[in-house]
Amino acid sequence: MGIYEELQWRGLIKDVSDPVVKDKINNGGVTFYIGTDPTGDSLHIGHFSSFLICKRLKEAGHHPIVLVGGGTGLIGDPKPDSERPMIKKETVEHNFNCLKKQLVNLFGCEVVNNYDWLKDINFIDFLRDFGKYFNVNYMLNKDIVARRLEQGITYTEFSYMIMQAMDFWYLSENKGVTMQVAGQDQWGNITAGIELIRKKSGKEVYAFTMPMLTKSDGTKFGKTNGKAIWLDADKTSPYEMYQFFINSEDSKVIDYLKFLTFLSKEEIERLEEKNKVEPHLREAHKTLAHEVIKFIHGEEAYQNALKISEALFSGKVNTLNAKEIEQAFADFTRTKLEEDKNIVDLLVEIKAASSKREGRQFVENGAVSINGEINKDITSIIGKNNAIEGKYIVVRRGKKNYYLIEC
Ligand code: 383
Repeated sequence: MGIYEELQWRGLIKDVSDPVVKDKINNGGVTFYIGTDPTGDSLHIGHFSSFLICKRLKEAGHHPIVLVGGGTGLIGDPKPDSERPMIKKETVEHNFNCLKKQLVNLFGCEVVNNYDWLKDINFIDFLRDFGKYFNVNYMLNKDIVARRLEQGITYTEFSYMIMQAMDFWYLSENKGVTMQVAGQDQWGNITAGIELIRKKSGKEVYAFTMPMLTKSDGTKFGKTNGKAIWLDADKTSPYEMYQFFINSEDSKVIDYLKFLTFLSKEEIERLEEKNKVEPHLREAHKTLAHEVIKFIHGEEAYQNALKISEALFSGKVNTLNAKEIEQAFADFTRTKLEEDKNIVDLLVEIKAASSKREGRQFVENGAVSINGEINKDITSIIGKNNAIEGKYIVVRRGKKNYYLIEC
């Protein structure tokens, strides 16, 4: 199986600009690029799935270049539904630096900034040297523009495809780039570039796109409760990421393993079989979480996420330190404890019980634990002395209800 066939097997090939792409990919030696705009200060899991192609193709003997759009980020790639708010120049610059760092750390790739070549082109030269190659009808027919026509699109966003085409042209002239790779949403911008290069330099360049990862209902993969899964550990902790992958849909977990890991066909097929025969073991899900978190945050962060999740499952939260508790309960409302309190009063205050009577029942029935220890004494006093590292008290009622108290 050649690398192209492997990519196909992984479900990573959507559109191909020319049938010859298959041989080019299988033969190696292609300098290709993939871009991202610095619209935020971190990449998310959707970007991650696309940028993994850099490592896959590098290992197959190709040369990847990553473009972070310090220039295009100032303009904004049109979205199908609405105009983007303009981002401040300082913010774009800050985001650029954050993304560059992440990309270098993760993939060790050469990173270029299109601001470097786009910033000095003056308007007259732009219209003469580039605008002249773009027929407005052609631009209006691009899917993304057509979808925006009814509601409106500014001249600024309308021009975006020309900028991305200019990049492809610039990189083909100056960096030996002959191929662009991206998610399928970029097809219009990419083909604009292929056409520009053909007309301007008479050169043939190539491209392929990758499908968007989806959930079984067809919606975008990569969000939980409307929140994106970020690669920055301060935005999405490794524990949260662990939860996200562990809870992947059973019908999709194998697709995700193909897309997001480097495990071999044999290994993934073994997991597929396991997933069918012993689904309760969730080996495919665990492997997915392990592989992805190890790649992004390292083995230690993965082990830590696993430890937190096991502590929450078993209730033994006293094995966790304050930092781990912060990760585990990032999404929980915290109650600040100003003074020592009777356990029953405390349950009412944090809304773990609706009345003192109910609170007493919970305690006496052994349903309440404080930092992992069942406490059946309705007269006990809870306070700073109980807190883990003097900071947090974790109350658990029943199997699943956790409450975080900050001292
Ligand atoms: C800018 C200038 C170029 C080439 C590419 C660009 C960025 C491109 C874009 N990409 C997306 C982004 O920035 O908007 N116009 O968020 C996403 N990509 C990758 C992939 C994806 C795309 O960064 O499909 C998902 O991650 O292509 O939506 O010269």
